[in-house]
Parts: sequence; C-alpha cells; structure tokens
Amino acid sequence: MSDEVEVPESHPRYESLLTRHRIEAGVDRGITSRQGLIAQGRGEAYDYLLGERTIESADRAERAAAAYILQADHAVISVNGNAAALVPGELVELAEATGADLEVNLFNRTEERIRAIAEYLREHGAEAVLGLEADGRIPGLDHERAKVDADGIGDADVVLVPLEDGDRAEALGEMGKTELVVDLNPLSRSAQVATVPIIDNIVRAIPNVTAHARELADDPEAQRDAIEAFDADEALSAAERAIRGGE
Ligand code: PTJ
Repeated sequence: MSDEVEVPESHPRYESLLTRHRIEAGVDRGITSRQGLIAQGRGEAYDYLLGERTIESADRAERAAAAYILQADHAVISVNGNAAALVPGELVELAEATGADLEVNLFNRTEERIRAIAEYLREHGAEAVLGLEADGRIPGLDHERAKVDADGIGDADVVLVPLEDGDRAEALGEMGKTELVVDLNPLSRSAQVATVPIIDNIVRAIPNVTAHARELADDPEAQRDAIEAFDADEALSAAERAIRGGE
C-alpha cells in the first residue's frame, strides 16, 4: 500500500488526508472493513475537537500503558482492520520494543481478512502474528470478536485494544485482564471500562507508547511511578473537557 496522496505535505490538512487515504487503501486491499470508513469519520470528528494533538492526560495514559506492557507476564496487542491500515509498522515496532505479541482480532471476521492483515503486518517486519488459530473463546460474547488464540489473547494478562466497541473490552475485564484502550471518544464503552483509556488518535498514540516504553524499559521504579501517577477517571474527564470546552 502506498502512502502517496495527491496533496503536498504543506497542505494544512495533510495528516488528516493521509490518514483517510490509508483507510481507503486498507479497504481496497481487503484489510479494513467498510464499517472502518465510518469508524474513521467518527474518530476524526473527536480528533478535530481535541485540536488534533496529544493532550497531557493522554500522554500520561500512553506512559502508563507502556509501563503495563513492560510489566506484563504476557502482553498482546490486538489488531483490527483500522489499526492495521493506519499504523502497521508502528504496531510492529511497539511489539518489538516491549516483547508483546501481535494478534489479529476482528469484529467483521473473515479468514481472508485475517490472513491479509497478518501478511500486511509481516510485510512491515512482524515475525509472528497470532489470531489464525482461534482456538480460544472470550466467555460472554456472542460475536466473532470472541474468537482468540488460546496462547495469545486467551493467555494474556495485559491486552492493548485499539478502536473497538465496548463489549469485548468489558468481557476481557471480566476475565481479569488489564485493558489498554485507544479510542478518541472518551464516552465510548471501551474507554469507560479500560484500565488505561488512551484518548488520542492511534497514529499519535502508538509511536508515543513505544517512545515511553523505550525510556522506561530498564527502570522498574519509573514504570511503577507511571502506573501510580495515572488516574483513568481523571483522564476521561480531562479529554471530555478538552472536547466540549476546547480546554
Ligand atoms: O476491523 P474490524 O472488523 O474489527 O472492525 C473495526 C471497526 C473499527 C470498524 C469496529 O471495531 C467498529 O465498528 O468500531 P466502532 O464501534 O465504530 O468504534 C470505533 C471507535 O474508535 C470509535 O469510538 C471512534 O471514535 C474511535 N476511532 C476511530 N478512528 C480512530 C479512533 N480512535 C483513535 N484513533 C483513530 N484513528
């Protein structure tokens, strides 16, 4: 997939147009679902109101998320069609920097899309991509997202779940897993139930989690501090204030 868009980098909406192009190309390539286009539009509206920047509370969330991943016994980064189209290389880098696994998990699941996403991640340097076995189930979910790899999300104690609806996030929480959610909507159910809600655009969030992880890697005390300093309710309120009031 090419990053080329027909607008110069100096265009004031360049980043936004590039992001749209990636989602569009993701649909053409069979990675992103058509619903992914709608989800992206929804996300963009929140991002616009946030000022298309990483607010301070989101940066603290990204640092806490990095610390949770580093401290995990087994961290898994769940990848859907939007995440794969927008930040394939960045997800691979985060996995490499932290030792986390990558697992494809889809709402609109088809074997074809799972394979296309796994291949796309491998093209971006991933060595192993989970999600094809689907030999585990998340209890209490009656849709396709319940299908996980038993030795992947099934076994994980920490799961990063970008851009999804809330019921799986809730079910993962009930399984006792620590959930790190990336979602531009602070009112979404997945953000509301997350241990760490990251209210930021995934294109900014993932590289920033990786940067924090690199900085925290050899410092367990700083990891503990990052986790202790983070307050999920405060992060949700700060994002809502920023969106509603432009603060
Ligand atoms: O690939 P699949 O089949 O697993 O399907 C993925 C989508 C995203 C289509 C599916 O999970 C879905 O329909 O999600 P929702 O219910 O639309 O929720 C997506 C959430 O992500 C919304 O709250 C959006 O505001 C948010 N969002 C969209 N784009 C971004 C985003 N958050 C962060 N960064 C974005 N770029």
